[in-house]
Amino acid sequence: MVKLRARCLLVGDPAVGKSALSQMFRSDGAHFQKNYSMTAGVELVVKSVNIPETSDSVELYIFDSAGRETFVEACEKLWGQPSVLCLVFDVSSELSFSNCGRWLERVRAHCQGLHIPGVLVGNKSDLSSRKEVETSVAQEWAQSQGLQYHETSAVSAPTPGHNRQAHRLLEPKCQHQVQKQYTL
Ligand SMILES: Nc1nc2c(ncn2[C@@H]2O[C@H](COP(=O)(O)OP(=O)(O)OP(=O)(O)O)[C@@H](O)[C@H]2O)c(=O)[nH]1
Ligand SMILES: [Mg+2]
Repeated sequence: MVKLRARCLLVGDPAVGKSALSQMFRSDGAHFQKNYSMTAGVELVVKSVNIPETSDSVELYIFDSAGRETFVEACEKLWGQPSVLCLVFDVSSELSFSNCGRWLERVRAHCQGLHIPGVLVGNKSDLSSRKEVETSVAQEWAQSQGLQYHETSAVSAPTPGHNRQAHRLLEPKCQHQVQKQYTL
């Protein structure tokens, strides 16, 4: 049985739902924060995820980082060296999508050229009547940046599929870590 650790960096504009997603993930869908409570630094969420069809697991250290510009510089000092990136925007906000490029630049500058696997998440898919970002546009941009794209809603509970997706994303990193007996 192998227990790995991965540092997941969660970034994106204010109020796109980063904390809601991480809290729903932590609580297996039991806790959705309806009222907006701005994150003023970095909130750490730790959760162990089983790797399907094995007895191995990954302990995910999720760094839920503030979206508000005034806090970002201070947050960056706490990011460390991420294993995986989760970049979130709100599908009902074109602005939050167009700012994703800036977030990615910031993370890449922080990682000094070291490639980290990542996912672009279009959150708030439940607000379909207010959708401002086409799936195909987000998908295309994600692909051009080497990111996987997923559309989701923090309002709905996570499914076992989310674990499988998380694992697929981390798989190359996990194998590398197993080979090198390397953790956080
Ligand atoms: N309808 C809907 N509302 C959501 C969803 N996810 C989050 N929200 C709401 O959006 C608001 C902002 O969510 P947060 O998770 O606090 O946003 P955040 O990205 O962490 O914001 P910062 O901490 O300021 O960076 C809250 O009122 C949430 O309830 C979603 O999938 N659908
Ligand atoms: Mg937050």
